[in-house]
Amino acid sequence: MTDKRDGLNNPAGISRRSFLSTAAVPLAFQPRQAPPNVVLIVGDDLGYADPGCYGQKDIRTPHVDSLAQAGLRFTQSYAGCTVCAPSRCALMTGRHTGHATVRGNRDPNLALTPEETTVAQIFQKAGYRSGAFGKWSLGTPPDMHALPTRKGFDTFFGYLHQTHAHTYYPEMLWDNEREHYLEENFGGQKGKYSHDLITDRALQFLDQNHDRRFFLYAPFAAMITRLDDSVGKILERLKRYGIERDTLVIFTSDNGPGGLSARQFHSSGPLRGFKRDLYEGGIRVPFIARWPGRIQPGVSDEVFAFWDLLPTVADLVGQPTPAGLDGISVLKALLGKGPAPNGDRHFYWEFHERGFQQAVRWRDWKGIRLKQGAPIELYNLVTDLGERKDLALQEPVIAKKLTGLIETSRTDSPYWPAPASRAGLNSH
Ligand SMILES: [Ca+2]
Repeated sequence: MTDKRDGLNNPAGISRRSFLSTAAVPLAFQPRQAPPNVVLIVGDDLGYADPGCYGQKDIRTPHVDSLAQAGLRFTQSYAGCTVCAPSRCALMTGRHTGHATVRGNRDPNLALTPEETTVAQIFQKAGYRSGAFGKWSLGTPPDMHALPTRKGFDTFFGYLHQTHAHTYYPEMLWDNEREHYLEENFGGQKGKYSHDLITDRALQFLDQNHDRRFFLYAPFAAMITRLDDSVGKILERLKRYGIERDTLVIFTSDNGPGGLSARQFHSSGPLRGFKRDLYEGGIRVPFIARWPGRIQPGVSDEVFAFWDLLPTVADLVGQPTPAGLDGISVLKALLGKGPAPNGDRHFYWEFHERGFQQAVRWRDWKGIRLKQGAPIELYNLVTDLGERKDLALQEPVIAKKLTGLIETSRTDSPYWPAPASRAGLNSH
């Protein structure tokens, strides 16, 4: 049956009011379409091939797979770093590890500066209600200015500190700026699984804010099946409130897979390396974007990285992007509406454990320097995804270009200095 109330066949999903305004106003003068709610789910140490939709055979991830089926699955998306804190810093602030304030998982500096703008602050400026539930990693008391509640989140529940999150049964979690004690876990007891409490708070946030614009950031520290379970609960809640078509859901991971299980489950799939490597297995991550009616389901090989999120979000919600970032808006690519405007740009990573390692991606090429002053390894990711054949000697011009990019993509940080190059001194 056709709806004749308007004397028109009402195209699916278009209300009479929006249909009339569309018809009456020339396209160039259309107001921006209302930006969506955004749910950003970030798994912890989830490998490129951990979800079923990325090739996993032994662990089931039905909810993540359902997201991929209804959304756009990216095959060349990069995390900010090969470990948590710096990766999440890039995600939140739009700068890569060559310029970020948090460049490692360990002290001396694990706090955002007062001047830095986060993704959450962009959402706040656009009138969103924002909540973070899980693992923050970017500031803990006494650095009060760097708490999530001072960096754009109206609500926070979870772990503030990196190492704190290494136990699933903590004695305490943070509830906004207060300590929330879990007596069930006192004295080494395993009474309350933190992830379940955190998921409950995330769902509560949806219950309280489903009828207004919201940004839900869920950086979960959990095992993969538990994580998948939480993804399912969040998706179910969006459906229950009828806001699936108003909500962009992004699912990704902060770095490659770690531990013994990573090898057992082939968590990096065809990629070389794991967490703490700058080979692809350490930094290339699953990335899925679902927005029913706005993103066509499919697979995309667009290249982008965590530091593109902030400018992309600013673009999405119509806010200006702060100056001095490394990222660019890849909104078109995210929505599957065109290529990322990568032009000739390159992507850069550095890692301060294991000495000082650096990597760069430019077009199809990947350069890795395992030690300051050492020659780079060079791989062609299109012909050699597994980074097996070092082409540095065969392709000296490319190797030289990527070496130059590695050397010029960073500024020294008082907290995260590069060790002085000894290669030059020793050769004399
Ligand atoms: Ca991690």
